[in-house]
Amino acid sequence: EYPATYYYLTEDAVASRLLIPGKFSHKGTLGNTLLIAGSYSMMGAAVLSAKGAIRSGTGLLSMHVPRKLKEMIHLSVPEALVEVDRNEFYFSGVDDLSRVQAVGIGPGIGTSPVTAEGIRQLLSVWRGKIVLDADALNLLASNPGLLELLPEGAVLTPHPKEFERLAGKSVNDFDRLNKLSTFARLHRIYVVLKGAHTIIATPEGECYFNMTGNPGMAKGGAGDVLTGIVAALLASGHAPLDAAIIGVYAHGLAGDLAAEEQGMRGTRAGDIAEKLGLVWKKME
Ligand code: NPW
Ligand code: AMP
Ligand code: MG
Repeated sequence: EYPATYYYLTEDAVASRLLIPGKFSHKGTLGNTLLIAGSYSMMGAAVLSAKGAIRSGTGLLSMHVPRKLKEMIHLSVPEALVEVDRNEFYFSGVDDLSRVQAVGIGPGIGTSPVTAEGIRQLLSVWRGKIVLDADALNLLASNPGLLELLPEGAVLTPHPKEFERLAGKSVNDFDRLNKLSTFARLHRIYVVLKGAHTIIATPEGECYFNMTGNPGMAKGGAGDVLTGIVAALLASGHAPLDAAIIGVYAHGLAGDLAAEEQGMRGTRAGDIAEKLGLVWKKME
């Protein structure tokens, strides 16, 4: 059976969901985002997700990274606080989550067994807002029992291959849309299926179609930027559906502004993050 309701995202409808900071807002009220990203061989993913977050209105950004990444993060994203993992090369677990408003996990973390255990530990203590992407999704798909630990309202941002790992192969686009909605309803989560037209599926069976973005974004690291954006929106007070909708729309629009300037061929993932400021200015 097919999802109940479809929507296309328009700028006005998306912008109306955006929370505007009040005059007396401070870094404490705008939320602390915790991003768990990167590993020894994929440091860039951590940087790109961090850049997405710091341009998206989080009061504070904490980066939880393997020890070997510490200095690199300090240098490339000086706005971020850096918290080091016990493990030198891979994420293996978190300690104190008491001052965190939202968690983003997955870009570049790899799929080692210590990381699977780290995710199991995180999900057993964290019941708040969370966005999971990339290797966090690959680990959910390959480790039985992890999916069942997801808190209600979690946001997942798979590309088609990652979604296939989670929900199995689809025979065509209609079958995939059906699987997407079924998966979101079954697990009571929001699933953002990324692509040329990203689709956001809700636990209630609705599907939102996004029209921003361009093939200039079909580059390594583009999705990592989105993880940071959605995590920051969650931390700054947006509900999961609003964070997913605003994040996807803004990410695509930033890609469009980047391509206007650099051309589609020349656009790189980091350019998407750099254009976010203009996107928020337009939407606010
Ligand atoms: P194909 O080739 O069609 O069969 P993987 P990953 C498919 C990190 N990164 N439509 C396509 O499959 C990530 O965060 C680190 C259809 C493609 O070959 C992850 O942790 C970077 N198919 C890790 O690398 C920068 C699509 O998926 C395959 C599709 C692995 O993530 C890069 C690739 O998927 C990267 O972000 C679409 N729209 N999009 C860094 N600088 O540190 C994708 N596919 O095997 O899950 O690999 O996505 O690169
Ligand atoms: P990832 O595969 O995780 O790096 O994510 C790629 C990001 O770029 C997703 O947000 C996609 O929606 C976006 N993207 C990739 N290809 C296109 C395209 N042809 N048109 C629009 N957006 C795209
Ligand atoms: Mg990705």
